[in-house]
Amino acid sequence: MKNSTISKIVGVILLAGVCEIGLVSVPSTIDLTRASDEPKVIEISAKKFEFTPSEITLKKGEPVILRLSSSDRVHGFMSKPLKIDTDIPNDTTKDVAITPDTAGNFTVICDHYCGTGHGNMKMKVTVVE
Ligand SMILES: [Cu+2]
Repeated sequence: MKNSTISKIVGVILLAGVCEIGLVSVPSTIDLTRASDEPKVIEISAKKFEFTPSEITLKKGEPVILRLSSSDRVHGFMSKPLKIDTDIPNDTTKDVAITPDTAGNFTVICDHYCGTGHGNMKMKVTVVE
């Protein structure tokens, strides 16, 4: 870039003030790409006999990482339509990457027997378009 061009740009920035400086200095392309490349992480914790949060909303086609943990014992985490079938250990977190391909309401259940309330241990997953 020629010096004269640079001083013209600097002049414009100085005249236009803080707002313009903000706009000029944003490396928009790089930041936006990085943001969309990294899937959102949703933390879900399990204990007898519930998942917290008990309800999440995902976007169809948008990859997410479900970071699962348990505070008491091993639990299951299963939903056939969402293609999830895993156990949640109670000594470490477990990451499950999913990209929902169908919109709708789904239920994740604990399919690892964990006690008398086990049958009602569920989480609602809503996938929106
Ligand atoms: Cu269970």
